[in-house]
Amino acid sequence: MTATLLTSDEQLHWNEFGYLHIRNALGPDEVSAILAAITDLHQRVTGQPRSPQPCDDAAAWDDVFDAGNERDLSIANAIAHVEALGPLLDHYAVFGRILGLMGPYVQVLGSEIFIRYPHQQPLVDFHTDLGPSLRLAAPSHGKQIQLKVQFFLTDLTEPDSGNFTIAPGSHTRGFPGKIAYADVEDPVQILARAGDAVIFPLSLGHGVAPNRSATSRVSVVLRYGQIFCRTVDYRTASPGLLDRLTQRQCRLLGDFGVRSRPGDVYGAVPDQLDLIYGSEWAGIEEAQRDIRKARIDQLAYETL
Ligand SMILES: O=C(O)CCC(=O)C(=O)O
Ligand SMILES: [Fe+2]
Repeated sequence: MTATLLTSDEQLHWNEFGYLHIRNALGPDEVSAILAAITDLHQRVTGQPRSPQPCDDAAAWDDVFDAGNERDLSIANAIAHVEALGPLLDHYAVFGRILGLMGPYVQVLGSEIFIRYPHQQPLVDFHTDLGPSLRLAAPSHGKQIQLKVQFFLTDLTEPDSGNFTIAPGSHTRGFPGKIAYADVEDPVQILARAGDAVIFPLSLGHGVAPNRSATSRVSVVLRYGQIFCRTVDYRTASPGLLDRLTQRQCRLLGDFGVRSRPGDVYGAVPDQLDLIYGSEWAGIEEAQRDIRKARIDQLAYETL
């Protein structure tokens, strides 16, 4: 596979429809390892009696969210609870696209596991993920401030299987913060196989279809943001988690090494581009351009 950031076709598709569907982003072995780890965690968090063992400590129960409506269960701070998710942070099949859409000053603000149970009604109403603050400030073009990637771990090749459902093109039209599933005109259910990934901006209207199949749908969502954005799951990633990740994956969780003051995200970060583009993407023209610009900025910081 040749390394790319974003092809012009992908950029056009993103601009028009507001998402990218990357097929077979994960191979079958990756899917089964992650799914087994999530199934195990799910059994532990739903098993009785509750004990602190599902996560690192008892407080981690706060990350488990069960609305009690038999529609779904979600687990926030997923990267901290499932070791097999670490490689998704900068996965080769999607990370280049994320850099193409966002540029290299990115981090992962949060990660979430979704287990969506069989249920006759839509599982989640339509909404955007912007919230009132980002809605006001979000630019309509240029690099994304935040976006999400959803990795599907079970097959969703038929509609009404708890599919991720979108209002294509709504990302540029000021979609409401929340609206009943039934009130959305022409919702499109994404038909995905286990291993596919979908990247979408927070401004895209999306919801979750009913799950009239016999099995639960399982997926993982990562939220990426510019490095100045506030994290969702953590203030500082725990040392235990960082110990088992690569340097780039640690950077993506806000670890700036010796440069650890909060204000550093507003200055030049000397090793950011080399680390983030890495050997995989550094040779691409757009990356080279960014790297040259960053060197000039860095020099100016140091010498002027
Ligand atoms: O489960 C889904 O397909 C959608 C979840 C969702 O709304 C989100 O990750 O923002
Ligand atoms: Fe959402």
